[in-house]
Amino acid sequence: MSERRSPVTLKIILIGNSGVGKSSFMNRYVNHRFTNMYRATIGTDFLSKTVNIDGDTVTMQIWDTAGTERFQSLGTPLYRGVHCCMLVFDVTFKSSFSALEQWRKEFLLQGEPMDPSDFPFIVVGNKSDLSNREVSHKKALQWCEEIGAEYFEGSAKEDLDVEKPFLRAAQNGLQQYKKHTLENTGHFQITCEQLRETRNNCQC
Ligand SMILES: Nc1nc2c(ncn2[C@@H]2O[C@H](COP(=O)(O)OP(=O)(O)O)[C@@H](O)[C@H]2O)c(=O)[nH]1
Ligand SMILES: [Mg+2]
Repeated sequence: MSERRSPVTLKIILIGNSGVGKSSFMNRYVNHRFTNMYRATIGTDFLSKTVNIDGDTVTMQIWDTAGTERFQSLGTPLYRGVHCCMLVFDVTFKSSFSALEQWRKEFLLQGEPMDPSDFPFIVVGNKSDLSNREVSHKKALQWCEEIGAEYFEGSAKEDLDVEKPFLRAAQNGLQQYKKHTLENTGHFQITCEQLRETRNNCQC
């Protein structure tokens, strides 16, 4: 008999320097659209997309970040409760790649994930359609190996490999979700047992 599993909502966030193509990447994936018109994201926003991951119906809430992205400016609430973080850079801008270390640190500091050493990061090198590259595939991969992240390259403009990193984010995010939900359930059971014991000992 097949067991019906309840739907899961995952919070996925895209962070990285302004102009690397975070909004474009998200829009290409969710709305299948791309525009060359530069439009700075105002405030934060999310788009939803439902996918099936190995029998689980998963709704991804994909959060995009504010226009003048600066470290510390995004704040704690946005980073809290994230199941997978996508670090985005532009392969034609070296400084957008080197900034990821700082973005990652800030995320871990402010988001306070339960197990930082085990938190899933996906690194995305966007604008792979352009020829004036400043960051090689090898270099990006090397850093990802160092920090234990997975690396994907693609182009929101040309619709190249946009889906893969999101599906991987959903898979990794789902693992996080299950792990921490189980941990929470564990805590809850202990509390119930303690409660029962207290009741049994009660003299009134
Ligand atoms: N050539 C190229 N340009 C892109 C690509 N993705 C985004 N852009 C452009 O880069 C600029 C910044 O994109 P945007 O999504 O607003 O970046 P954000 O600030 O990180 O959200 C815009 O002019 C986009 O049209 C891409 O894959 N290839
Ligand atoms: Mg944006």
